[in-house]
Amino acid sequence: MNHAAIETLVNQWVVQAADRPANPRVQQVVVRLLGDLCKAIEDLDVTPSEFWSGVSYMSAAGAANELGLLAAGLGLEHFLDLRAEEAEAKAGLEGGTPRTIEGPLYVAGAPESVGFARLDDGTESDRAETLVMQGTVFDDDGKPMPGAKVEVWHANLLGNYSFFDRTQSDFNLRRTIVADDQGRYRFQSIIPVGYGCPPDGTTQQLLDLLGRHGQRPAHIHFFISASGHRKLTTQINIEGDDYLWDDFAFATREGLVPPITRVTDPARIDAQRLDKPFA
Ligand code: MBD
Ligand code: FE
Repeated sequence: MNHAAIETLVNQWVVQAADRPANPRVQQVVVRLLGDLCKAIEDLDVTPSEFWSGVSYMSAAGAANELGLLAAGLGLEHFLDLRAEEAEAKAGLEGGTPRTIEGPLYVAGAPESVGFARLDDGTESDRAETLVMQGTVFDDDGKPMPGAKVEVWHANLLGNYSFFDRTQSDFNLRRTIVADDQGRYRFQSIIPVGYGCPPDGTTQQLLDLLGRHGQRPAHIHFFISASGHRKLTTQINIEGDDYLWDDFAFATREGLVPPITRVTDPARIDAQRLDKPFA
């Protein structure tokens, strides 16, 4: 069937068949996606068995709660992020810390504190490298923003996130820090290890068929928000990771790989600890 005939058909199924109040935007999107799918089936001569494998695959991915992960792995979330960046540039909202994707593993409601927080529950302290990070939230004019919210979340030494990994304590490696009266935040945690897609999961199953790995470099997620301001969704990467520029979710960006200073002198380590907020 040619493309024009497909378009006519799809239009009949969705728009002309609507004899009840409909949502025009939903109609527009469905007509387009359905048309593009039918054209792909036609052009690639997709067999019924291939089609129903695809349906089964999507069912399994949904049942496993891996559709968000799939969107990341197919680059779709990165695509949305690039589009959001373009839209911001058009609106004159350029500069500052670059944005990148949220990923599927954020959980709302993390414990909140002012100025600083310890993110890890201590269960991996014997094996982990301690991480201390601090910074300042600035507005568009470069003015510090007391009261800005800094939400931080990251994986443990196995690359797993609390809640998704029920062996971890609730909100382990997840905190909300309210910037202090000078707009500063600071936290102590552990240096995380990169995430890998569940090896027996639906996302990795497709990645295998595509000849791709499902690894992310070690990273830490952030939401930065304040009322009356655009929310920034971003991440930082830990330099030196093998996957730094080979992220299955395409989230690494120039400007999001801060230098890490490694400290071995015990006196300096002590001076960096949590109860000494700003070193
Ligand atoms: C992650 O931890 C992540 O950040 C993304 C984007 C996808 C899968 C796991
Ligand atoms: Fe992540």
